[in-house]
Amino acid sequence: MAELLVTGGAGFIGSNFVHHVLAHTDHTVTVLDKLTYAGNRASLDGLDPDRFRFVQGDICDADAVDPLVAAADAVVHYAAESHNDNSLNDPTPFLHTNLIGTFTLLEAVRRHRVRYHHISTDEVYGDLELDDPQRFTEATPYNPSSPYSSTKAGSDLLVRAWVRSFGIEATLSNCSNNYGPYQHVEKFIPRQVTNVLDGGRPKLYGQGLNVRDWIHADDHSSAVLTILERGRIGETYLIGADGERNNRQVIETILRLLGRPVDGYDHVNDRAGHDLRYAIDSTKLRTELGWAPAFGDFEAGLARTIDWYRDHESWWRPQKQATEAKYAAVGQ
Ligand code: NAD
Ligand code: TDX
Repeated sequence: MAELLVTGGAGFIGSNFVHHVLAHTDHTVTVLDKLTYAGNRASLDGLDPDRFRFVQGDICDADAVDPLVAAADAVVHYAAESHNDNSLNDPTPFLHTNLIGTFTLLEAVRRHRVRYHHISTDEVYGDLELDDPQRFTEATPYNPSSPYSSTKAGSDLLVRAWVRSFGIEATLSNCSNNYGPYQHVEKFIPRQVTNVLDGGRPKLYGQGLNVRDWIHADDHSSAVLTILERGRIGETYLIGADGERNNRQVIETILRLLGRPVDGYDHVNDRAGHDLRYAIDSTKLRTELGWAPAFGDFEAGLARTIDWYRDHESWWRPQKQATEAKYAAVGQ
């Protein structure tokens, strides 16, 4: 049994990880989360109070971070500003949280010699052509496109430097696009699902030929736990489930699963600098650590996710109107 400090545990993937850890291990968990617009305390409702504790605080605040790191056996760092579109409107909080926040955690981990796992994204590698037979591997050079992905890339490089220069016990993972319960309605899949549930239409950026490599958040969680338990210190592992789809295909599948005509969506303004394609080769994680995803079938996982949003309107409703107003202001 170990005590895990999970930063950003009230966000989408962090909350899925906390549920996964409490269900599948005997570890205890402390969540440190600032509860920004993206954090939702309700995503952690009903967890066993003997094994779970919530602390509201900022990862950039060294005084708040230090005692929590000192008390932990391992830190799993999810907290971030995570939305590309927001980073185009105002990069400032991305610089603070993704870079200064990670630096603050690394210094505490160094002081207290605590095991650290760093959560990152495939976006640090930039994008691929649609017909490129290659996918991202651990050896792909960094080439981020947006303020979001460049700050994530910077945070990864800080971790690597702290491993080499200070010998901290860290691992890193770069995962592809997640879907599943508790994802904010600003993101692609929940936005379209809740638009349709509201009687509206999905909004496709540009022609929608951009490809994302989808993985269920629960599979991301099992991969992170595997790396935390058996990963080699200093190593990076790519996490993916062979789920490449273009955005138009995903919208058409959502419309079909919800019983709507598959052409019932709107084309809206494209994203500036919009990455064309992400694709992950997760061979290293699968062969070295024996991990495999449980959600092999994207459409079945998507259908379950749609059911979750249908059943949890009280969770997403408070954010919906303000999120759509922000998009409408920029023609999206
Ligand atoms: P999210 O936006 O849903 O959640 C982020 C959480 O971090 C929120 O609860 C927020 O309150 C918290 N937070 C933000 N700033 C903070 C600060 N300064 N101090 C403390 N807490 C703070 O994000 P997500 O989609 O769950 O992503 C989580 C992590 O996974 C991020 O590091 C992201 O880069 C990475 N990632 C995401 C995806 C994806 O598809 N969403 C894919 C690969 C990697
Ligand atoms: O309304 C929309 N219409 C649309 O066509 C929205 C919100 C998005 N899109 C497109 C843009 C992308 O090509 O859908 C795709 C997915 O968009 P997002 O959900 O914003 O995800 P993405 O930009 O790919 O980044 C996500 O995956 C990698 C996460 O938000 C990041 O945190 C993660 O690092």
